[in-house]
Amino acid sequence: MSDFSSWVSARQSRFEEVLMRLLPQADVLPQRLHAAMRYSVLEGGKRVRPLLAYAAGELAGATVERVEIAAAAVELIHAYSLVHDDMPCMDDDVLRRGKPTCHVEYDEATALLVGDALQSLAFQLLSEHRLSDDAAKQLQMVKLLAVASGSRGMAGGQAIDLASVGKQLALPELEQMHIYKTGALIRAAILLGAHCGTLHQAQLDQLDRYGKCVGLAFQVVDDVLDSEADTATLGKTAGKDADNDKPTYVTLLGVQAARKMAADLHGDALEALAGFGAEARRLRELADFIVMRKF
Ligand code: GRG
Repeated sequence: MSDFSSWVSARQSRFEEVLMRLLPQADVLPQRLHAAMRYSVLEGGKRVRPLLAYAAGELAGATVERVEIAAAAVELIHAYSLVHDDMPCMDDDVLRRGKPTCHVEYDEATALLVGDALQSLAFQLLSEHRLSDDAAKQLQMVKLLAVASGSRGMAGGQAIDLASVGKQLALPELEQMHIYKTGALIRAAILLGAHCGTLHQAQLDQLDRYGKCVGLAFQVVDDVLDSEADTATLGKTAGKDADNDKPTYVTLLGVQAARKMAADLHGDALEALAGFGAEARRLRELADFIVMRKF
C-alpha cells in the first residue's frame, strides 16, 4: 500500500468513527428518522470532501479534532444533498452507494426529513464545537458553509441543473452550474479545514483557487465516468446522459476534450499550490486522485 493510500485509509476509518459518534443513535426518539439518517450517511462514500478538509487542516497546522468536526459538517450537507437528489421529485434514483436510496428503504417523507435534519445537524456541529480560538473567525466558517450550500452554492446549482433538462447549455453556463452545484461544497471543505488552523489570507486565496479547480475537475471526471458506464452497461450512445437528457461536459465537448479539460484543471490546481512546500503533498495527491479515479 502506498503512503498516500495508507493516509487515506487511516483518515477514512477515523472519520467513520467520528460520524458514528456525531449522528444521533438509532434507539433515540424519533428512532425511525435517526435510523434513516445513519443509513444515509454511514458505510459508503469516498469521503472526498472530508479528506480534502483533513489535508488542508494538516497544511494549516490545525488539530485533527477540530478539522473533523468541520469535515463532518460538510459531509452531512453532502449526504443530505444526495438523499434529496435521489427523490422522485428530482433524479428519482433507486440505488445509491450500492444500496436502496433513502426514500426506497424508508419512504419519501422520511427522506425529506433526513435531508432537513442532516442539514441542521451540520450547522449545529459548526456552532457548538470550538473550531477556532477566534470567535469571529468561527462565525465566518458558519457563513462559509451556509453560502456554499445555499442558493448561491449547491442548492442554486441544483436548481440550474433541474432547469437545464432537455436544453443545450453553453460551456460557461455549464461551468457556472457546476461551480455552484459540486464545486462550492468542495471549496468549502478545503477552506473550513484550513480555517481550523492558521494561514495568511494570500495562502487561503491560493487554496481557494486550488479548490475551484479540483471542484470542477471532480465534476468533469464524474461526467466522463458516467458516460463510460452508460456506454459499457447500457449500450447507449456515448455522450448521452442516461438519466434525463441533462447537458454534461461529455455531451458538450465529447469524451476526449472533457478528459483534456480535467487534465488542464489538474495542472491549474497543482499550480495554485506552487507557493506551498512539501506540507501541501496530500492536497497534490488528492488532486491526482480526483482526476485519475475510476469510480
Ligand atoms: C438536492 C440541494 C440538492 C442538491 C443536490 C450534489 C448534488 C446536488 C447532487 C448529486 C448529483 C450528482 C451525482 C452530482 C455529481 C457529482 C457528485 C456530487 C457526485 C456524488 O459525490 P461523490 O462521488 O459521492 O463524492 P460519494 O458517494 O462518494 O460520497
